[in-house]
Amino acid sequence: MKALILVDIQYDFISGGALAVPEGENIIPTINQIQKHFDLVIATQDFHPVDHGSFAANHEGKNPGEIIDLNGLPQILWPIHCVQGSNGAEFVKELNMENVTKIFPKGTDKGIDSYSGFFDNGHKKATGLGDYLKEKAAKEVFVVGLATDYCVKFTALDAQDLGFKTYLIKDATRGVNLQPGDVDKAIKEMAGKGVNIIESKSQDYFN
Ligand code: VGL
Ligand code: ZN
Repeated sequence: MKALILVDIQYDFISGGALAVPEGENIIPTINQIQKHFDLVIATQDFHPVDHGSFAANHEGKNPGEIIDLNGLPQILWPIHCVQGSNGAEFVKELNMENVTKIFPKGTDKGIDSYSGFFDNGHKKATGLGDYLKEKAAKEVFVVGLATDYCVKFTALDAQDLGFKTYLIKDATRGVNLQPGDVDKAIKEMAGKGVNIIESKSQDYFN
């Protein structure tokens, strides 16, 4: 049983968005094309209240890119993005969502951020994605989407931790690269922890 997880393919993470990931939209045709090879397709959605603690604008005198302590966890401050009810939080319309059986919103609690689709950044609360995959008898989890160096990475690492055989489909992700080299570092970190790094043309999910 193979599951494909579409991470945060939302307007704020593509060109023109509030937290645009370079070339973010370029992955969409690839993702649409490969969906037919999976038994299960799931999407995560970054979905913040407007007063979310990860927004620089909610901390006087702070700018995006700065790091603060948010309720005991280091927090990178971001521009306001993926606010519930805004267009930026919506899935990009070119993304085929017809096969998606369930959407997992995350980052909904203003006091803690949630990069992973499975848990918040403190690993305190689960979104339900892990239980859902287990209930559907998924054994292998393939991760695509935005951004490679944040939500994609933490989603893949948690999938691996939870015991799923985990794959990153590299050409179906793009990253922020806040610091040059962040994406390469993220990929090395995932590989080092046992995530299989593959390309969309790989045969790994055809059989
Ligand atoms: C993300 C930063 C803040 C992501 C979400 O989807 O990678 N990055 N919120
Ligand atoms: Zn966010």
